[in-house]
Amino acid sequence: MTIVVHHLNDSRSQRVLWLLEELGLPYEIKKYQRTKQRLAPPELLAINPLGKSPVITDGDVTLAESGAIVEYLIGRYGNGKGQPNEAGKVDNLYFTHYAEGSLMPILVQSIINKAVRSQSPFLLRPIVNLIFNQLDTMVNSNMKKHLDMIESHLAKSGNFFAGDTEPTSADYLMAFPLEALAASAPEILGPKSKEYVQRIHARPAYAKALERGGEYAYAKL
Ligand SMILES: N[C@@H](CCC(=O)N[C@@H](CS)C(=O)NCC(=O)O)C(=O)O
Repeated sequence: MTIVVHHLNDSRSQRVLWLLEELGLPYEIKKYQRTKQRLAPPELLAINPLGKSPVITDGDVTLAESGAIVEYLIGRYGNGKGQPNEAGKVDNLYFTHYAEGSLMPILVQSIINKAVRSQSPFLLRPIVNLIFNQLDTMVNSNMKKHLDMIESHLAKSGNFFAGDTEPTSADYLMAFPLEALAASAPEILGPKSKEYVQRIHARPAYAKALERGGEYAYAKL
């Protein structure tokens, strides 16, 4: 039975392809293209009721939510690969959940703020800007705290989030927000975070996943 990744372009499912390449597992990709509004196409709704990517199917298992997918694949097929060493277990647990639970919501909020500003009717712009200036101030100061925390963590942990010599689930989860920031707002990322993104992008398994997944807007720094 082959694992199938329901892969939306420019999305979090890229990290699932990367993990599968690191684990050396056979898999198939079913590709979906974002609509003009950058949403997932309705066909994804047939796979999962939320219609989001990533989703994988593995025999009779259909699983969404990238954190769950990463933990499932490492637990079921990793043979020890992708697992943190004893000393890094708590960091691994924290960053595996922090990426989608705390960091991504701020990133998404700042993307929404930008979209509302740029898509609001011209005559309403002064009012919209007044409101969104305040929202942006909140988002930016929050983001700064997060990026400072990540930066000082990487200064201690070294190459990967759990302090290992190889990536663990925390890295598969943290890579997406950091590479998205590296591509869209490199000026707010610290040097350790930038090096981290470069380190991940230099991995042969990452390059192979890119080749198979197709164009990906966040693979640059
Ligand atoms: N927390 C979920 C987020 C899933 C998600 O929002 N995926 C985005 C792609 S990065 C998506 O499908 N967006 C298209 C849409 O919302 O229509 C996960 O980590 O899998």
